[in-house]
Amino acid sequence: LAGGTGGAMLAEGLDAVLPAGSLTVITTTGDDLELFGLAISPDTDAVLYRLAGIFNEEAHWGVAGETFATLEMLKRYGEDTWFGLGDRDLATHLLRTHLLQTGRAAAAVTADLGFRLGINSQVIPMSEQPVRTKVTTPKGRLDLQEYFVRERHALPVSAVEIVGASEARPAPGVADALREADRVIIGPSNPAISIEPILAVVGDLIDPDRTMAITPIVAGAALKGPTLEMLQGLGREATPTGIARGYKLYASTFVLDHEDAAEAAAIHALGYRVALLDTVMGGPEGRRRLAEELLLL
Ligand code: FO1
Repeated sequence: LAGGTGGAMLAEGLDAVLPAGSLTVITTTGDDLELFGLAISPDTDAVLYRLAGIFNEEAHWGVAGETFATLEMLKRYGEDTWFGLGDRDLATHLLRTHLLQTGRAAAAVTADLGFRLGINSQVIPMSEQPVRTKVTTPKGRLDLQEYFVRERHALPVSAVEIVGASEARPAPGVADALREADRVIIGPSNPAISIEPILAVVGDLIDPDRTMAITPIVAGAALKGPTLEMLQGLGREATPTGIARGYKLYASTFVLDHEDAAEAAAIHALGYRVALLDTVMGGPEGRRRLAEELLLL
């Protein structure tokens, strides 16, 4: 299950080390948005671009070698340009929107994009029905991208809502993938905005006995983004133990970083099997290394 940076990085490592075609990545659609009539799926695209080897590692989003001529022209027309629509990335949004308009379902469209990018793994958005993550801030209730990109995730967040989750059904392929999986891995991403939207829709299909969760917090810091500040603002415990408590219904193994070995006993006491690994992935080598170590657990 992958949303955000950490989950997508781990998906890249797993894709590299597993036999071709044996990985399924279920992505969150909670931070999808529509701009200029285009259907944009940032977290699904991050996984697609990473698995296709074209992710923009410098920007941490979008396509490598990106240019922004279209965005500059939109700016000249006086349009809002806070969301960075890159020229190459726009091709994905155009094609996704076009294929959806021909009546194809979101999961089939994503599978097609993945196939055309030469990806062997299955990438499945969690649901066909719209789900939108909203955050409450001092500037009001914002869409996730308004908070994340426009406001540069600098505002305190006092509530997260996953709008539409109760009506949304898992996308075609999700139930089969979860039923047939040897292992299910909850990636090291922000639980509140990256993982819980997925769990809200597919959680009932997850067998905790086969599921492991990887900590997104190491030595008091998140891999990237506002995980710590957000959990604190929500009044939640922003530690690996707090994360583990939140996943209790879904996972039986918790992967903790060596740096946080002092929390192993508390997490074990919650009923988990605890594995201590170096969970900080760094570059492609580190992503493959962590993937290999997880597969040995
Ligand atoms: N993140 C930014 O910080 N600024 C952007 O302008 C931006 C544009 C963007 C365009 C397409 C895309 O797929 C992702 C984009 N992201 C951008 C990243 C993204 O909004 C967030 O990192 C995730 O949604 C949070 O998980």
